[in-house]
Amino acid sequence: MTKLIAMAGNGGPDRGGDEEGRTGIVTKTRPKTKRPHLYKVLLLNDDYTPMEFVVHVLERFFNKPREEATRIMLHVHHKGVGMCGVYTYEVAETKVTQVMEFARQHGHPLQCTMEKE
Ligand code: TYC
Repeated sequence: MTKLIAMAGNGGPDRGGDEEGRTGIVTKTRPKTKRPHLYKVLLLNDDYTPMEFVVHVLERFFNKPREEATRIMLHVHHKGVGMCGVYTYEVAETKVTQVMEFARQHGHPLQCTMEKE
């Protein structure tokens, strides 16, 4: 916990302060919030998954507009790997599981993975 201390102004009796000239102290505690570790969710290229299916995955699970989804899909197609988004551990893990299950249901070998940023 960090304790923030602010001195309340007190100019004495003529400046609106109290007769005794006591200085007010305001303290406020602030619980330390740690930034969560972040994880990149990645799509891997393969020779069989249809391009349109990958675009659909990016729209459906990563909320990408069609143009951006197409750009990411083509990046993966040409470079072998590409990033879908950055999330906290649990969200990233859920996305990977959802994409892998969706690809499996449709008989595509699409691979999705995550790595610490
Ligand atoms: N290489 C695939 C094809 O030519 C398309 C593809 C793109 C597959 C991205 C997977 O993550 C991927 N049909």
